[in-house]
Amino acid sequence: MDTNRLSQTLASALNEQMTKEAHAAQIYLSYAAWADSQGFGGIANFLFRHAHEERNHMMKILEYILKRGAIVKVTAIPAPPKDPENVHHCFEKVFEHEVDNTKAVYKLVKMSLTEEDWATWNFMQWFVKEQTEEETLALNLLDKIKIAGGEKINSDALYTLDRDLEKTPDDARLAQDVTAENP
Ligand code: OFO
Repeated sequence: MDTNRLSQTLASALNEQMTKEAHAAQIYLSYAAWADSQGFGGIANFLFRHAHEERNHMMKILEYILKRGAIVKVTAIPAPPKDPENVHHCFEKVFEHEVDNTKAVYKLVKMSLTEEDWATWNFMQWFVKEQTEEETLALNLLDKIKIAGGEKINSDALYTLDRDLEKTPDDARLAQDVTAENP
C-alpha cells in the first residue's frame, strides 16, 4: 500500500524549499555576525533572531514532508553571499532575499494548485502570510534608513537604529489583519 501522499514533483519542490529556508537562515546568520563585528549589537541581535526563525521554517517543511509520508532529503546548504558594504546595503540585501524567497513560495502554491493537492496548498498559505510580514518588516526598516540618509546615514541615526532593532518585534502587522476592534 502506498502511504506517500505527495507527488514526486511536489516532494522534490518541498525538499528544495526546505534547503532554501536553511540557506535563508545562513544568510541571516552571516549578516548578523558581520553586524556584530561592526559594533552593531542591536542589528546583530535582530538578525540572529531572524536566522532562528528561518531555521524554524526549514523544520516546518521537513515535518510536513514526513507527515505526508514522503522522503526528506537533507542536502548541502549553499554558502551565504559576501558581507554587506554597510547597514543600508545590508537591509537592501535582506529585502531582496525575502522577495526571492516569496517567489519560490508562490511557485509551490501554484504547483499545489495545478496538482489539486489542497493539503499542500493549505500548508503553503502560512508561508505566503509569513513572507508578506517579512517583506513588510524589511521594507519598513529600509524606509527608516532611507529617511535617515540611506548610505550616508550618520552615526547618531545609526546609534538609534541599532538600539531600536534590539527590541523590534520580529513580525510586522499586515493591513489585512487590521480590524475596527483592533486597529
Ligand atoms: Fe522563511 O521566511 Fe523569510 O525567507
